[in-house]
Amino acid sequence: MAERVHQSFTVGNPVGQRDLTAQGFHSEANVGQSDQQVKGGSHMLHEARRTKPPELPDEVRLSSLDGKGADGKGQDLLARLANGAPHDDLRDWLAMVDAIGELRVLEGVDAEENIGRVSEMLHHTDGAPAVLFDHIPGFQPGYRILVNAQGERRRLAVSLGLPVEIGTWELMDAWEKLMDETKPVQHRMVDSGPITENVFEQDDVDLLKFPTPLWHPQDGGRYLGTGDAVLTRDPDSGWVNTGTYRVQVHSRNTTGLYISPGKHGRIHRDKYFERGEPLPAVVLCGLDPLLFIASALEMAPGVSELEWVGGMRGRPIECIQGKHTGLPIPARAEIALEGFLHPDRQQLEGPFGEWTGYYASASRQEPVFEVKALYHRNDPVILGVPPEKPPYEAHRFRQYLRSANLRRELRLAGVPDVAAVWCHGVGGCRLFNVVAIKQRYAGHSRQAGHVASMTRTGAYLGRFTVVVDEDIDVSDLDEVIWAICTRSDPDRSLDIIHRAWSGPLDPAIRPGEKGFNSRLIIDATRPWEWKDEFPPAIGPTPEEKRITRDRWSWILS
Ligand SMILES: Cc1cc2nc3c(=O)[nH]c(=O)nc-3n(C[C@H](O)[C@H](O)[C@H](O)COP(=O)(O)O)c2cc1C
Ligand SMILES: [Mn+2]
Repeated sequence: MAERVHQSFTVGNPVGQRDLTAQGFHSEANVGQSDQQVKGGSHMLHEARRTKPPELPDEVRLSSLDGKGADGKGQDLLARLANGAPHDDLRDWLAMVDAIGELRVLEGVDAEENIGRVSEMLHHTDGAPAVLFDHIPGFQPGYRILVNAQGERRRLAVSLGLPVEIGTWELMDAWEKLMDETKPVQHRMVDSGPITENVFEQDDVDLLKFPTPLWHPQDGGRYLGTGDAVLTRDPDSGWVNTGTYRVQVHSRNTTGLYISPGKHGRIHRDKYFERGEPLPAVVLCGLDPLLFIASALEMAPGVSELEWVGGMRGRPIECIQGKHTGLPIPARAEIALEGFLHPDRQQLEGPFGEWTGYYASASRQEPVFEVKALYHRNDPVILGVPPEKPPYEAHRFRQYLRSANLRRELRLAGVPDVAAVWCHGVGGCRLFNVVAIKQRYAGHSRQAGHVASMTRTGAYLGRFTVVVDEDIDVSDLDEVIWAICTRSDPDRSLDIIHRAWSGPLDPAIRPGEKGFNSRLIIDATRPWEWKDEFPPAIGPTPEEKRITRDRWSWILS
């Protein structure tokens, strides 16, 4: 957390911050209190960000979405967002986020160095806005890149169509309900849409015209696909999957497309390759944020993320049919690359700065994606989600959703009395997950730890699963570590699972040996056999804390 820039008046995100504990676990009254501080504070912050400091070069300009006035224009929109309003595409979403005052437009920033640098700092700054880069030197004006889109909870709420001021725990409950209740809605085929405003085939495909940043200084190339969605089809069942997999630009019409072992797109790839055929695929770079979120999360195998998003919105996603692959292409996406991933054509892919905080998978020969057709809207917007040292943007929003998903999976696996779950951003929401239970029987805590380590959400590249009693705030690292320090004893509290699902990105496994890793389950609950003799913990209940803070705020602040 040392690198995180803390502003006293912002409460961006609960990762590792005391404010969540201070609010009292699940305490609504106090969430309201700090939200008020946030509003005042973020207003000041946003005003400050409207003035360009004199030391910046003349080429760098602050602008606005329509090139005219300031934000906060859409009063009707604001009223709708208070209750939650769905978006259909990235442009709707930009207008919504502009209306809540959390979008900045920056012109004249270079793709070689500064877009990457600014993005990295935005990810690690609480309360930072979404930034749309335009007029990127060397590229056509209007060709834009959006970064830090989901870096704050209010913007995530906009993406999910939930009330903009929703709190952490309410957002998780709402998401869990959506996961339970959403019924897929088949996409609807249309003949054309905004995506067909520009269509290029074969030799006319030119990916180099897009202002793709060098996101990190040691990257092996430019990654057009970071906040993307890759559509592939299962050749056996016809299931169309959508997953976020990185896309490095190799030439005017070829890219890399790196998919880790076990991911759905990789299983589709392997099936085609086993038949000696290339994998048909469509890469969307710039798409509606809800589809991006669904692509970047571990949905169950067999689920079409496209249909799931249609179901969540209550209306089908309109798609055109890809000319070369027959795959559906969302008609309101910004950019679509349609083509084939070839088993027999390989090129070096990487290194790339990855979510573990390292260039850990280095560079390897990977299959080449040949782009047969390029479709894009006029003035396309690339969604940039470059991985950074955790927690970065994708962790700032997935911490809510992955935690809710893991809690749900424990419930569906029949683990009773799970009080709370938190997938910590500092572990990339994978490497350090915490489950709180109300212990009901001998062995309950181990069951929770083992299952959590191996569910759909916990299985890929996990490392540590901590099980605590329900009095511990799972989202507060201090409390979790305190529980480990004081309720566990290594001799009786640790289990290791060997040869678990990992992959090339695991920095702790030596190059050449990657594939498996192990899991540590830390049982930091009070030992079942003598939990009633366990010494009582010091400290007030959340309710006592609230009362004390109300009465003594004059000395505590
Ligand atoms: C910004 C971002 C980049 C990602 N890049 C990759 C990648 O290059 N390869 C990969 O296998 N997974 C990557 N992931 C993780 C997958 O998107 C995620 O595991 C998702 O569940 C995959 O979809 P699937 O479950 O349908 O396979 C990335 C996630 C994010 C948020
Ligand atoms: Mn999937």
